[in-house]
Amino acid sequence: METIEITAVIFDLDGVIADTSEYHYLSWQRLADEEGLPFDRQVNERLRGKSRRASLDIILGGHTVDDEQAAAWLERKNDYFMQIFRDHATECLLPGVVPLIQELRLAGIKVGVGSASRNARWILQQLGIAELLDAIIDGLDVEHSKPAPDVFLHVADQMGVAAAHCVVLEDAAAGIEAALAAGMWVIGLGPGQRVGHAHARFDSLEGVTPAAIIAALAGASRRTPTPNPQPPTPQPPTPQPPTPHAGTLAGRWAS
Ligand code: B16
Ligand code: MG
Repeated sequence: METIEITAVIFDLDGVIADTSEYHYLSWQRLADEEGLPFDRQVNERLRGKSRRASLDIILGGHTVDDEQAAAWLERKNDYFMQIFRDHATECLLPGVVPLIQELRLAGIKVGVGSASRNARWILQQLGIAELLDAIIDGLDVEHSKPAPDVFLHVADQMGVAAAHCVVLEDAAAGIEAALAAGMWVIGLGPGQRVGHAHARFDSLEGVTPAAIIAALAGASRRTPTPNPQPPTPQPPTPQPPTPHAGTLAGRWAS
């Protein structure tokens, strides 16, 4: 018998907690139109889970711009994004997210967020769920963005949980690669052609319970997480609030 023991769940933000991809698309499209850069929804799909600068490089498709120009474009694109988000914040909280976080917390499972977005803390505050989380690591905290494992390793580190006891919920191919490289369990959210390399897959988090997560991992794969190949970049220690009780979600299946 093999056992899956999960003591922490790490949520990606964009596409998992908040449906912001359309807002990112509209913001990039506006910048691209203004600057005469070729851009469409197909290119936008390749930006999912990628950092702000990596996204611009994909849009430029091999063309280069100097750092000053790139920084100005990225700031303008982010201003467009923040304007749209402010007007539509409450509409983009995805169904099932808050009930799942609440159930996990009741079970004593730690809950964190690992996002490539440099806006992650601001978005979580705007959505009113930042205080439900034990740790938030975002694009400002790590040098190497997804698909590097750093963002998820730092979340686990802040929560004091071993990578093998974490499950990541991700909508992007790059994020799934990051979670696998971190040696964590990962559930993909979305179509199989995008997230089929995860251990298991849901269409969305609507109606998903902690028990369903364990059942999906146990039922969908007998692969065990690979050992973490790279240690995270050293970070200053973060004071940890005491945890009243620690919980474990456990599942077993015959090997
Ligand atoms: P920002 P995630 C990612 O967030 C998005 O998936 C990606 O599409 C976006 O380009 C990236 O954040 C950067 O966002 O411009 O806000 O820094 O999915 O890792 O939560
Ligand atoms: Mg995402």
